[in-house]
Amino acid sequence: MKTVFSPRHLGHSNQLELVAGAIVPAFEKPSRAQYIHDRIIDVGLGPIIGPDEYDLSSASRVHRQDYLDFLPTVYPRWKEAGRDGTALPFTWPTRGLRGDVVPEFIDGALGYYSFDAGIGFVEGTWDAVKSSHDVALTAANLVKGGERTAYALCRPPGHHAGAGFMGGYCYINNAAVAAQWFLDQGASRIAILDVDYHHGNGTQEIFYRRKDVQVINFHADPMQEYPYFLGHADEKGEGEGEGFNLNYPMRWGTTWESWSAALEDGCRKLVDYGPDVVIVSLGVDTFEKDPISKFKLKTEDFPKIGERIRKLGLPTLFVQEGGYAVAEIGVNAVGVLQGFENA
Ligand code: OKP
Ligand code: ZN
Repeated sequence: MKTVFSPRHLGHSNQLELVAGAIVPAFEKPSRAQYIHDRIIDVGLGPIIGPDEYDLSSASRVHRQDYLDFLPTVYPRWKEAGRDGTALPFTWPTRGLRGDVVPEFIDGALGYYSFDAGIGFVEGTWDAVKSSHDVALTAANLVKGGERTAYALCRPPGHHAGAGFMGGYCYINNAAVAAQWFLDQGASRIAILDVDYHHGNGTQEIFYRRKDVQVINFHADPMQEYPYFLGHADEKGEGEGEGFNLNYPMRWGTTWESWSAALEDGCRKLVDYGPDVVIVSLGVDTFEKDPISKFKLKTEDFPKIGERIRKLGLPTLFVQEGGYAVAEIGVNAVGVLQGFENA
């Protein structure tokens, strides 16, 4: 299988985040992608190619135009305000406040366009975000061109980014843009299988009222885990989209036995839907040693995820999302891909 990767992700580094009351280096760091990249070479998974440049036309069909216009302006405006380091939001328009006016000053605008404080910007952030988007679309184009599968080694990830907001280390929703791009290229139906530990709230929100994209999420119960405010089992889609959103929330401590039973159920519903392409939002933060997660999947389980997805018998685009146990992220993420290839 071919991998698409861009070293431009490296400019998105030294961001900070707020964890348990302290400002610390962000868990979503450049070494994550480098470990995966190196593992691909070590096991000879296949060629690694750079991305082509894509414009934001498919992105603008899943994101709001004002949001896409805002993203490249963040760091220049931060510097204009006389600052350096990491730009971070810290105040949000919750219930009782005005959510319909974009504040002029950058601190207010950052809050308007985000839903959490885990979303830093440094000088190279926008360029990395754009490269991650290009990586996803370049890999999608390989699948459209007839490859059975392709791997988009995206960094930063995307599944928490909604139509008009960022959060959870995510800016542009790479998987959602790829889904829209396949539809724009003539596909009828796309399924997104999100196996990241965290609920892909952005992907769900983007397609919630649509029936041309089936969104299936396997994730930690939002009663216990980030992103807390979406991802319950009763969220099934609305209007035309009713029945095309499926959530499998699971409790802390979930092991392969019950996790894989959920995957099995979701895969059957995916087959019933009959998509032209499957997009896998591939997070490996379900791993037992992940520093921010509480599921108990083992390294030997990840190839079994790939094997099951292979049995769907459909063109498959893998898009990298989370995974923070950096020493093992390469083995685990590439393990899924090897499981797919060897099934
Ligand atoms: C991204 B992905 C404040 C932010 C809380 C955010 C987790 C984002 C996970 N420290 N943590 O789904 O792997
Ligand atoms: Zn995650």
